[in-house]
Amino acid sequence: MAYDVPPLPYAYDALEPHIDEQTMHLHHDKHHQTYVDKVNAALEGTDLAESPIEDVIADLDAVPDAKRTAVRNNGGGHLNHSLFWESMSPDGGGSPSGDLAEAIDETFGSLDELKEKVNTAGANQFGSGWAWLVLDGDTLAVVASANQDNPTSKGQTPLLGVDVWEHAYYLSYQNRRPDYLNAWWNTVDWGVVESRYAAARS
Ligand code: MN3
Repeated sequence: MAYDVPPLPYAYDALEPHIDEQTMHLHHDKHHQTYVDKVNAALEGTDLAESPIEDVIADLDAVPDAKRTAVRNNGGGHLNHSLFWESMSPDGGGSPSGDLAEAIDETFGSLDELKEKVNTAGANQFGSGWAWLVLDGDTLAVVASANQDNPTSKGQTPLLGVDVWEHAYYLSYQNRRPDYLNAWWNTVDWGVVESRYAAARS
């Protein structure tokens, strides 16, 4: 069972003006496809080739030494981008509700303070990486990861992540990563994040 790039759950131009159509084509069709091709090549013929990518990335120690770096980078890329596409929507933005909204207020003070923390983590990530809202034990936290590392490799559950690789924003925002981060919040599908939060706690 080789991995596939999941189809985008909306049109390529659906996230405009926040994320432009050309970026979505390159990012989804080219960058994500490359991660999938490379992780498939790395896992071909191993026992792990049949495992869900979530399980593989959650337990990188189980990957043979010679394959581990390729799987960490490219399998991580596949998992991160799969989560990323799903957590955006042309009807995104606004606020979470229910238990997640309560937990955000309790942990961070307010949604605005959470956004501030994620934006800071993303802006300060040197080079390429991601900023995340995670569930760590039973506590929400904001973390950054380098390259294509996923928080699940550290035992945290990713609830929402934003890609801060230049390929995610450079065509529209050039060097203005903070402007991209601010705009990206308008795409967040909080319903998906709420579902991940509920699943992680059950
Ligand atoms: Mn990317």
